[in-house]
Amino acid sequence: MQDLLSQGEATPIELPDADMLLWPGTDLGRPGRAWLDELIVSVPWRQDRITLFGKTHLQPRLTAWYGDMAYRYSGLTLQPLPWTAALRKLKNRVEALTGYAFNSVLLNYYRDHNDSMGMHSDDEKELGRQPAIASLSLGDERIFSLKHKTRRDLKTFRLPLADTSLLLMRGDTQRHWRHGIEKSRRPCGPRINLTFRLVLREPG
Ligand SMILES: O=C(O)CCC(=O)C(=O)O
Ligand SMILES: [Mn+2]
Repeated sequence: MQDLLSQGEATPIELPDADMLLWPGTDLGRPGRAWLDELIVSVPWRQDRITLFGKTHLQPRLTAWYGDMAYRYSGLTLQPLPWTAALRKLKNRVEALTGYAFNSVLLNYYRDHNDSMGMHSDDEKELGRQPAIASLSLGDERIFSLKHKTRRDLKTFRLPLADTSLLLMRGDTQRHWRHGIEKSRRPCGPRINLTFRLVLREPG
């Protein structure tokens, strides 16, 4: 499955206890903005209420879950939408670049600088012990923050994710690090992030 040659243009992100590769700009067959505009209008976006630490609130972004399996996170079970031609194309491209196979994708739509995602790790049992997650960004650049779970001496690492960039997280990254997207103080336009995942089984 893993093809080392396919990782040619990637830069390793050197952080302790993590294994990450970044493709700063990828060729998606057409401009990132064209994909962004198509997904904004064609995806049935939802804004879910989630329960975190006993409190319920609306997620500060829109989401959609596509693929072959249901998925559960933050107390929410998402039934998958069927793959579309556009998402299959993006999946094929991401698989070719990373050398990993995926069966699902979570789309996050950050409408502007006020939308965000809290710090978390993608450590659901259904993803296995060392999940490979490929995160493709479209649209305006946002800062992806990474914070080690136990090493207080390590500062928050801030990685700008530009249009068409692809970040692969694998190995022990989810075990040792949390990540998220802070609100931006600087006004910005829309961004869609697609995190391709391999869900091993449906939540029990
Ligand atoms: O928007 C991003 O870059 C992060 C998305 C993410 O962490 C997730 O979907 O789990
Ligand atoms: Mn995540």
